[in-house]
Amino acid sequence: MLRLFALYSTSLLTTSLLVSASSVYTLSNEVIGSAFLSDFVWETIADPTHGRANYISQADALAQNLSYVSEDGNAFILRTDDTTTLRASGVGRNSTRIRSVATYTTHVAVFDIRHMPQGCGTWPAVWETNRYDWPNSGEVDIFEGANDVRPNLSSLHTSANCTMPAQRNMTGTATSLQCSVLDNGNQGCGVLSKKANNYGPAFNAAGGGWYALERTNTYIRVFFWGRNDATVPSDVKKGKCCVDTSAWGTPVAVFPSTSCDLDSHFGENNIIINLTFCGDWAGAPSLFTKAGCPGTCVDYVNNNPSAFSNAYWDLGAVRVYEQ
Ligand SMILES: *[C@@H]1O[C@H](CO)[C@@H](O)[C@H](O)[C@H]1NC(C)=O
Ligand SMILES: *[C@@H]1O[C@H](CO)[C@@H](O)[C@H](O)[C@H]1NC(C)=O
Ligand SMILES: *[C@@H]1O[C@H](CO)[C@@H](O)[C@H](O)[C@H]1NC(C)=O
Ligand SMILES: *[C@@H]1O[C@H](CO)[C@@H](O)[C@H](O)[C@H]1NC(C)=O
Ligand SMILES: *[C@@H]1O[C@H](CO)[C@@H](O)[C@H](O)[C@H]1NC(C)=O
Ligand SMILES: CC(=O)N[C@H]1CO[C@H](CO)[C@@H](O)[C@@H]1O
Repeated sequence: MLRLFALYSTSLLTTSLLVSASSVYTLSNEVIGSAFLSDFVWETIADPTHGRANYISQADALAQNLSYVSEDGNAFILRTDDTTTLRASGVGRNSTRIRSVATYTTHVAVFDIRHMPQGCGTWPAVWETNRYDWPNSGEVDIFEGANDVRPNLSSLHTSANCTMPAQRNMTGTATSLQCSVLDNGNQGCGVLSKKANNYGPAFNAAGGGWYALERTNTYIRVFFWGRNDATVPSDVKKGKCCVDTSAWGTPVAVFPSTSCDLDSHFGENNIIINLTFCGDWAGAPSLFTKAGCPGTCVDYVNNNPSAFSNAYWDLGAVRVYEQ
């Protein structure tokens, strides 16, 4: 791949980051409304993190009205079943996991999200991986959270020999510097955001916002802006033809290639948006109880269908930009 080492601002020179290629990207796929139905597939696999979700097909999700386009065509909704009390011996709560048909390497993905699933037991995520080549193709968790409270984590999960420097120019706080799935029980090299409105009820109350991922061979960066933040870049806000990430300010999280060769740890990845319940993270008794949620997570999900009325995604757009 041709890489132009153009340096766009002297301030970036002062960081240890080398800016690869250009910071300008062109819109290559805009997914709005019914385009989700053709640009994503509904995966019906079992949740590898042992969640209490039953991922259903697109046809079933449409038939059950758990996936639909808003009447004005501008919003795409992914809901969960909020009427059925589940038998403990049966499958989990009907939900969806959607994966982009296309795969990406160097790119920017901007997620305009108006509402994300909220409530006890929920574990929503927007992420990228290639499940047929995990962990060798890498995994970027753009954000995920659980039970409304332990949110706002952006993270990498990789094959061996990938660590992150302690000092990085980002607004978030690192929880671990080991990205390899072999280290720390596959905790990943997470970064917690400090923004109050970036997850769960606070995010939804603010009208949602934008998450963005920028992936190159020299760094992976995650950005976030709330709906009414003064700092939303105009190319993001307007969903323009092109974006220039050099004008986006300091990211929430940056994962540089300093001590992790990103080129060999990341391959072609799909975008994935999913909602599971409980499971290894959200369902851990310590976290579920600490979040102020009652009883056990699985009992709660089984027996309180109406508690999941707000466990839905309202997606304004997914825009992918490439060079
Ligand atoms: C759903 O998302 C979570 C969070 O990233 C992930 O750990 C889990 O494995 C996902 N489940 C499926 C089946 O995609
Ligand atoms: C969940 O989805 C499955 C597969 O489409 C369907 O057979 C089942 O009836 C649904 N469950 C409920 C409670 O709607
Ligand atoms: C699907 O659910 C939405 C929200 O409750 C509702 O507005 C819409 O009419 C439903 N569509 C169908 C076909 O039932
Ligand atoms: C951190 O990055 C931002 C945005 O790229 C830049 O404006 C700022 O000068 C950088 N700060 C340092 C200390 O490098
Ligand atoms: C680990 O990665 C570094 C580059 O980050 C590379 O120089 C080194 O050879 C790698 N070690 C192994 C054992 O692959
Ligand atoms: C909105 C919210 O809960 N944000 C949290 C993000 O993560 C930090 C670190 O754990 C918490 O302090 C914030 O409360």
